Amino acid sequence: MVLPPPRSPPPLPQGHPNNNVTESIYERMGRNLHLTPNHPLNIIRTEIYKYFDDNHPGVFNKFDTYAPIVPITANFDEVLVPEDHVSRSSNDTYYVDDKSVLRCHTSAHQAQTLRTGETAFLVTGDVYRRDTIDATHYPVFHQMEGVRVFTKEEWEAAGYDDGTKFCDEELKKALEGLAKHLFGDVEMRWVDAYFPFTEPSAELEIFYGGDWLEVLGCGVMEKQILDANGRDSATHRAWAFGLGLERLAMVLFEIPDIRLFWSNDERFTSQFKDGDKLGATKFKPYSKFPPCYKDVAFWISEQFTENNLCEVVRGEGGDLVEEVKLIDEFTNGKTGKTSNCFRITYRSMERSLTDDEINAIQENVRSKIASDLGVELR
Ligand code: FA5
Ligand code: MG
Repeated sequence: MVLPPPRSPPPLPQGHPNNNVTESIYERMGRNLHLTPNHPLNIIRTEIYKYFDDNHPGVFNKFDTYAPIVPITANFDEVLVPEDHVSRSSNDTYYVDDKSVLRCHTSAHQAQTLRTGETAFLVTGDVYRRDTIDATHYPVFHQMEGVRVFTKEEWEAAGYDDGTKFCDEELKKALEGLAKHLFGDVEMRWVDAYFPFTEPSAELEIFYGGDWLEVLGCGVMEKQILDANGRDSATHRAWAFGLGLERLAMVLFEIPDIRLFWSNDERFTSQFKDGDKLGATKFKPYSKFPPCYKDVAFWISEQFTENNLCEVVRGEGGDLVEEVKLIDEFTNGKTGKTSNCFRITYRSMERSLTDDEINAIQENVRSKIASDLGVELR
C-alpha cells in the first residue's frame, strides 16, 4: 500500500507564548490515518459505522473531517470541564494560543454538532494529549465520538418513565453489541468512571495481552449540555461515548505497539486491506529487534512533570522511544531533595539500532533535560 502524501497541515500560529505544540506533534497534523485507505484505523472506523448502520439504518450521521484545532470553549467549557480541572493545564493539553487548543477528545464537537440540529451522530478524528509513553499511549491518537438523543415519547413507548435509565441501558446494549461485532467472544467488563459531561459514566475494558485494556468512556449526557444546545432536558435525554480507535484496532488486529500505526514500512502497511473479512487479519510481526535501555537520574524541582520529560524524549528520539518509566525515586533526608531515575527504552520496529546512534540521542536527551526541565542531572 502506498500512503497518500500528507495533506499540508493547517496553519498554526507560531510564537504565541501559550503555544506548546512541538515540531513532532505538528508533523502529525493532517496525516488523517483514520481516512487512509487500507489503514487499520480506516478499517476499524468503517466497521464501526457498519455496525451502527446495520442496527439502526439511516439513523447516524457521520463527521470525520472536523479540523483538530478547536476553541478552548469547545474542548472544555461546552462539555462542562471545570476551570481548575487538570486536563486544562498546559502539562496535559497542547495550546495553540490563548483561544485554541489541539482537541484532546472528540467530545469537543458534541455541543457544536447538537446545535446544528443533529440527533444521532458519529464524529471521528485525531486527538492530541501530552501523556506518558508506552505501548498503548501515544500523544496523537484517534477517537470516535457517538451521540444519540432520545425524546420522552421514545422512552415512554419503550415502557420507561426514567429517561436517564433508558439511555444508560440503550448505551450499554449498543456498546456491548459493538464489542461482540468486532471481536466475537471477548472478555470485557464495565468500570465506573467520572466525566464532567456525563452522569452516570462508565469505561469499558477488554482483556487483551494478559491485561485489562481501557477502550472507551461513555455515559448519559449532562442535562445542562442538552439545554444549552437546543434540546429541552424536560423532554430529551442523550447517551454519548468516546472510543479509542487505536486501542480497538490493537485488539482486533493483534497490533502490539501503538507506534506501528504511524509506520510507513511496507511490511506493516501491506498487511491490511479495506473490506477484508472481520477478524481474519492478524498482524504478523516481521521480527522483534532488541531494545536498548538508557537510565537517566536527576534531582527534580517543583516544576518537573513526567509529561514534560516524555515530550523532551519524544522530541529527540521520535518513534524510536518505546517506553519511559520511573524505576527509582528517593528523597535525601538531609537536603530534602528528591531524585527520580527513569528508564528509557529505545527500540525500532524496523531495524537494529547502533550504539552510536542511541548514545547520540541519549546525549541530546540529557542536555535537553538539564536545560529545559529545571532539574539537576546526577
Ligand atoms: C475521553 O476522552 C472522553 N471524552 C470519552 C467520553 C465521551 C466519555 C463521551 C463520555 C462521553 P478518555 O480520556 O478516557 O475519555 O479517553 C477515551 C479513550 O481514548 C480511552 O478509553 C482510550 O481508549 C483512548 N485513549 C486515551 N488516551 C490515549 C492515549 N494516550 N493513546 C491512545 N489512546 C488513548
Ligand atoms: Mg479513560
